This record gives sequence, C-alpha cells and structure tokens, in this order.
Amino acid sequence: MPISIYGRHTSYNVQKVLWLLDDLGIRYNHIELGSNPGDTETDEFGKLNPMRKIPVLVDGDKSIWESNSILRYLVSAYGSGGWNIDEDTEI
Ligand SMILES: N[C@@H](CCC(=O)N[C@@H](CS)C(=O)NCC(=O)O)C(=O)O
Repeated sequence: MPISIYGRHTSYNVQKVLWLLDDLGIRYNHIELGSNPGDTETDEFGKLNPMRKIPVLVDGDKSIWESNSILRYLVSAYGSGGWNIDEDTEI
C-alpha cells in the first residue's frame, strides 16, 4: 500500500516531509489539504489526526502526525546510509 501525505504544499511543516520522502526515493500520494477552512474538521481527517493538524503521514495501518515525528519515522523505517540514526540521535 503506498504512503500518503496529507497537507497543503505551502506549509513548511509539510514541505520538509515532502522533501525527505523525495530524498529517500519513496513513492507517495500527496493529498493537498488544509488550505480551506474546515478542511481538517471532517470526521475522516479526525480519525487520521485527532489534533486536526497537517501534516499527517499514513503508511499502511499507521497514521503519524507532528512533522518531526514523521521525519523520525521515515528515517527509522526507510533510511539507509547517511540517514541511519540510532536511538540517541536527536533530530
Ligand atoms: N507542531 C506541528 C504543527 C502542525 C501545524 O500547526 N500545522 C498547521 C499548518 S503548518 C495546521 O495544521 N494548521 C491548520 C489548522 O490549525 O487548522 C507539526 O510540526 O506538525
């Protein structure tokens, strides 16, 4: 199942996730969301992120929010080479 990233491309919190997805060579669906009032207030979005903020990353049955947590997840799950981190590394 492909990864999905929810969020408007003008948000820097979204941009850093898009940048890392591209840098890691991960294929993903980008769902442009958050530009219009009420975008994040739907029941459907609330199930992905009860805090109702973007970005949200969906990978299979996992839904991850908070941009820095998403970055850490991506590096941990898909990073290699220079992106490898150990548990003590702060990002
Ligand atoms: N600390 C959060 C901040 C998330 C955040 O505030 N996102 C903003 C866009 S950058 C948002 O969802 N705004 C829409 C809203 O508050 O309804 C993160 O790093 O992901």
